[in-house]
Amino acid sequence: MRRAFNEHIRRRVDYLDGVWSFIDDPNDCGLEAGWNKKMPASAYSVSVPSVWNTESRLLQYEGKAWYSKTFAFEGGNCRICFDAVMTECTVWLDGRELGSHYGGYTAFDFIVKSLSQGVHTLTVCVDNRFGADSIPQKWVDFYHYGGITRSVSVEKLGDAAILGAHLDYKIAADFSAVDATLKLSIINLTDHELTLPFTSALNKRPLTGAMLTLPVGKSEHICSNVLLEGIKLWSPKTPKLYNLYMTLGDDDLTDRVGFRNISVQKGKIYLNGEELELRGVCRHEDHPDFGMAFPGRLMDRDLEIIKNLSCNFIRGSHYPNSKVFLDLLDENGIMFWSEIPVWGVGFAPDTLVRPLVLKRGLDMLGEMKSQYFNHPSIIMWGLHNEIRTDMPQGKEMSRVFCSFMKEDNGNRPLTFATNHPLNDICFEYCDIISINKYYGWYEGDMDVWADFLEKFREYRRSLGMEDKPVIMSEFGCAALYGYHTFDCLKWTEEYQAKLLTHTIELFHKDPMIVGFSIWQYCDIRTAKECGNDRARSYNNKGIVSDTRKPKLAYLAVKKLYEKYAEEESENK
Ligand code: ADA
Repeated sequence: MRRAFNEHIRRRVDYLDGVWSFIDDPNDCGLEAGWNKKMPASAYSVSVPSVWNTESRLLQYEGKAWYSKTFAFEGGNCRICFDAVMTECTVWLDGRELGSHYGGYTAFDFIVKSLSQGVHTLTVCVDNRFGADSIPQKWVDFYHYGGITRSVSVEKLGDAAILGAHLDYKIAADFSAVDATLKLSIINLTDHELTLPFTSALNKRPLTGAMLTLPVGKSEHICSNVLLEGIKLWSPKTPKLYNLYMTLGDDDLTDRVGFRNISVQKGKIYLNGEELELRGVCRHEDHPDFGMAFPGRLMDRDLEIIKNLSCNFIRGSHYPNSKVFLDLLDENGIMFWSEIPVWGVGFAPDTLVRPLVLKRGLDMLGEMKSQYFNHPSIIMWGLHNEIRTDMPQGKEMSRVFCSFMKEDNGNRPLTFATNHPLNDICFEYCDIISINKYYGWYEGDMDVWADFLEKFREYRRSLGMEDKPVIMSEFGCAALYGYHTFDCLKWTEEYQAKLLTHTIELFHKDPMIVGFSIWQYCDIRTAKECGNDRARSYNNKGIVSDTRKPKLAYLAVKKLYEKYAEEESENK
């Protein structure tokens, strides 16, 4: 997997990023025509990772498309890794089907035993169409791109390999020691039981070591009660990270971990015992030139702009972000909310409980939890966004998702974003209540905010849930970059700056509210189904433009966020 550091010293990894052969398949005839074995003569070269919707001919294309790439392999066992493909795909190696994957924002892989030495062809049929059971549904307010959107790699495996590791831990109440448990996922690729030495180290300090007996195939191994002393904690001010280096026989894996305690008590959120105010933005991975297939430099740029705003928090709306971006957040001490693309407004109530929708949602949550487990920057998991949490169907989805996510999740609180705050019936399924509201834009004017907060305080009290802290997870309005008037009309940069200043000042002084994430960081491309108030087919609520130019609101928010950060340091 592409990371901000090297995952392997011993295991050989070859990235297949670069030029691939590509052809779109609007008539869905590729399989019958044997494109899984040989691409048609009309196929042409494209760069991967990428989305096809930045190519003029395919700007709005929704359908199937085929990708193919040859690569040389030295022979032996291998693992073919896709960091993300939008949305659904089937993969063939030399014409032989390896399998399929659904869900556009998480990684998946295929393990191939005894692949011969020589040149091989990898073929992928990608499908970004919506269906009755798709997540998200067709009506969705971010662009539903298609393509191989993150890196592809081939790893050479020996007899056994470490597939993944979770470092779970509890920090002592006085923060003097950490009680850690290392959970390993291993594969034995031989046809007999193997016993191999396993070692692990944290920044060169030995962690655990053992002879592991590995049954044939995949197995889980747990090394528990590892007591660590003198650990420096991870926090936004001191984002201390440790390299977790593991070896198994000839194989190895490096991950990075950070130790921090996140807890929710009496209506507040604490990080390492200190009360938090989350000051942030909601961010989509979207850029007019790259869609969601971000080059590393653009991630650096976004981070620079977000840090300059004095943010300490990003809501990763509305899907698991690139692991490279999460690595950068770990390094830079920015806290993150990670969620899956159950973008509710598009889901009819009965669709929420369709068995395949629930299964796909659980698979997405499972992949997110497992692949993102070790990131210290992720401080909460999001279950869904704006589903009908005022109806039994929304309650059922919340119940099912919550019971799955509350187990084995790295001690993170759960949340979901509601747009039915005053009649939501699902708050029992979250630790933190998160509210999306747009007074001053879709409903009422900005003066309604104060009244709404009082009503919500009363509703929370009537439910007996005053211990659940509140995040204002979306608020804001559209502003067209460069549009100014003397009288602060809607759609101007002035109005957006005024609305955000008004709301953030209210939220900051309200003891019920522990955080706020502005909708949204940058203007994003959206679907035509989203209607006429999406000028240019864009959601224009960014505080920076689609090409990252600051609007007046950026400067207004920066002023507030800087002031609050300063006050916070002075009070410590
Ligand atoms: C919702 C939704 C966002 C965006 C926003 C808006 O709250 O969660 O994805 O669509 O509304 O701009 O209207």
